[in-house]
Amino acid sequence: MLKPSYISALMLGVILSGCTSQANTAPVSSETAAPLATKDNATNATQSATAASARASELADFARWQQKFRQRAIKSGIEPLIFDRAFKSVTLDQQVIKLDGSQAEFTRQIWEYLDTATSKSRVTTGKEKWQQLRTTLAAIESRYHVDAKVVMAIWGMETNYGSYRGNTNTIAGLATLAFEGRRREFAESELIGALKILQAGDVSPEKMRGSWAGAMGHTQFMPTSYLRYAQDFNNDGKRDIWSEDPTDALASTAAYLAHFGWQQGAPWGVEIKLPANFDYALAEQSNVKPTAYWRQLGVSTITGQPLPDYGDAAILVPAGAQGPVFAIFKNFNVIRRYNNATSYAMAVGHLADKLEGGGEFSAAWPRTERALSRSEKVQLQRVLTANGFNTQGADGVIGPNTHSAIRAYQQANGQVADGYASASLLEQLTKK
Ligand SMILES: [Ca+2]
Repeated sequence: MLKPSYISALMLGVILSGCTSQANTAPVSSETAAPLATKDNATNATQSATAASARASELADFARWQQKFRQRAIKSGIEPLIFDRAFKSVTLDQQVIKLDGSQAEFTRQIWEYLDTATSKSRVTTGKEKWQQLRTTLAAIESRYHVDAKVVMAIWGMETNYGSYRGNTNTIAGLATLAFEGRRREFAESELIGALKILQAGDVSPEKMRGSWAGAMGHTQFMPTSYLRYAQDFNNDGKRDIWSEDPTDALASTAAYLAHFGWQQGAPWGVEIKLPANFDYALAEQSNVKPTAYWRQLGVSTITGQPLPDYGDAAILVPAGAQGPVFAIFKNFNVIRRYNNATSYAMAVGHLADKLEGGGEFSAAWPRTERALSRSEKVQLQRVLTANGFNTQGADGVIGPNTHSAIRAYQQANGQVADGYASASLLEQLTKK
């Protein structure tokens, strides 16, 4: 939770593949299989020696970083003994370096992501777990005023209801991220948070485990979020989000959502129908308007009823005019405080609804559209700009500027101007 968006994007695939920290168990070492010829053996030996010396120097650098960070931690109030015990068996985690350095080139379409995130088995398991924990969940709901279904859905999304909570030593993972330096500030402050948790005695260093990027326990709290929001709901004196018993973790999740303004009983969003002449420029998440405004434009529910009033709403068009369209409310943004990705918020909301007996969306997804790779998105931005439809840069991230450029192109070419970045659009533009 509270992961920066680049982690979220990366975690998307990782979480859904069913293994939070064991995403790839292949060794990082680049040394290859035994060569056939003696000459190659000699080369290989030289390479191994070079690699070994590089590793030794890296470990020396890590030790130097650790010494320096120890001073900072002590200044932040961490007792030397706590620090030394936490770091006793910590070494540089090569797997963490590898995962942090990989940038997702291939992404999945939103419907593929939702299919996995809200699969039949995830819904069935969720319903069973909800039944088993119904008394606890009802007590959590009544204390925090957060719907049990959304707490269940976050638990399902983050760790498949606790079945893969991650096995990376949190201190080692965060220390590696801090040492590696790309996000030192972030990792060091989370690391100090983790040390404060150890100092408070809620968990032992051995049991403080989670995903490679520092998220811990059943609902994957980052250490600083834990310090602010974790709850001891079963009153045993420990805020234990790591144990088999998910009670504290689920209450902590509810407390987190409550803090960011969860509205009990309100939906994350509803599927809607847009009027024929709808201006898709209005469909940006930042364009938040009162329900009356949307009603006046002719926006209705998918079944043609007046749009329900849950306060301000924005219009979400995740797959263009050909796919399902939604009005999203305050709770959608509350879910985004947990993980700031539109796809994640949709998945949590949709899963929560399904856990309560809801079904699939009414409109069909444009399933024949394949996903654009990151480099294709860059290419699309370049070719749009070259054709006079300026995307204000080509970073491979499809945002409001690219939507606007696509709409202008579509308008100029007599197409429905929904701003959707599709493979067929790229094809049109590159054929010209
Ligand atoms: Ca407890």
